[in-house]
Amino acid sequence: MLTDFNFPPFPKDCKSQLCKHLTKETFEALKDKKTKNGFTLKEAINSGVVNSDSGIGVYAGDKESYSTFGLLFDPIIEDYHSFKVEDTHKSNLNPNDLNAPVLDVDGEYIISTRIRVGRNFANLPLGPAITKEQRDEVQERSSQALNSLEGSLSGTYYPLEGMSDEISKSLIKDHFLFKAGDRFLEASGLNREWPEGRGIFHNEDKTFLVWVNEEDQLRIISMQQGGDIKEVFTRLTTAIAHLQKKIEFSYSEHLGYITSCPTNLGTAMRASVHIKVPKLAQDMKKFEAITDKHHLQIRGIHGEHSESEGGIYDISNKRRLGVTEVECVQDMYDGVVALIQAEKDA
Ligand code: ADP
Ligand code: CIR
Repeated sequence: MLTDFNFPPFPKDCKSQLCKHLTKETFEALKDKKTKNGFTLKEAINSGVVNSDSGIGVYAGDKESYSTFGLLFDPIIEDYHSFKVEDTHKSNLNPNDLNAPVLDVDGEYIISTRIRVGRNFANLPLGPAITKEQRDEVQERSSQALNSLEGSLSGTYYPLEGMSDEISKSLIKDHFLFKAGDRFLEASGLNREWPEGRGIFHNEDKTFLVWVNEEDQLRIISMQQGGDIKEVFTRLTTAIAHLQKKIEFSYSEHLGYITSCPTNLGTAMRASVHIKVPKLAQDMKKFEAITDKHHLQIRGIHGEHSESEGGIYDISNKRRLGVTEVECVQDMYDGVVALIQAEKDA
């Protein structure tokens, strides 16, 4: 079949994984392929083509995208996660296996702790390829499952549609709610019909929250002030255990939990603290030597693509695939211990 879709032009200084791994041969082999949901290579790479400053630049439209476009996704996954096609993923959500005594009891360094996982419904397309009707179905089935939670996890589902600007702004400012999708998500198709079908569930204390139909269909979040990382993990795993009795999540032996962005595959977990280390931040080389050693990522305090304020950073695990959930949290915990020590020594 002839197509008018040509090899995309990338600027010379482009550093994305897409630009690195999309060879002309790969492009030719994949350009006319489609998954059963009709998702194409053009859609998978659009975010990285439109945004040449992407770090990755690709999104999956469904679980099948990872095999149909494997010639492109496999090397990106191997490069980002150091995880080969023959490797298998393993999960461990048992908080008893985590060695994490409460940190920073005087509250000098750790402002808050947050752990989230991404989850998507088995047998439905992912956000970039989902139809409006399917997205509405996800919202309906998710809010039903969430409304069945009991005790300290019980709460209310708030659709984004109809939420006042004042409330959504204040939820975003306080780190509870997602922002409107950025240009990366826009170009991936994840913002279609925004804000329809999107929403947030939270308990009264806002220590347990679930985002519906953002980058993944569910982002299940446990968070609280201070540094009791084990308590945050335990709350999260209790909630996940309940939700997976109601919803079958998309999972593969090879790639673990299936997510729209390949960086989230595997555990789909980001465990983070907001930590105040102003002295250490004067020496970013030293700071980064510690975060690199413990496989951690540094973000600004308003999330991805934001800046630090007042020496406060968002520090989270970088590894997600080929390591268990317990290992992800342990990476973060051990790194935070080292960062606090370095701040004391600085
Ligand atoms: P995600 O972690 O869901 O991939 P972001 O990096 O955009 O996405 O973060 C989402 C929100 O969570 C942002 O408002 C961010 O500031 C907030 N956040 C992340 N980690 C923490 C934390 N440890 N304490 C409080 N808020 C946090
Ligand atoms: C990008 O390619 O830069 C965006 N699509 C976001 C990638 C995921 N985030 C990350 O690696 N931290």
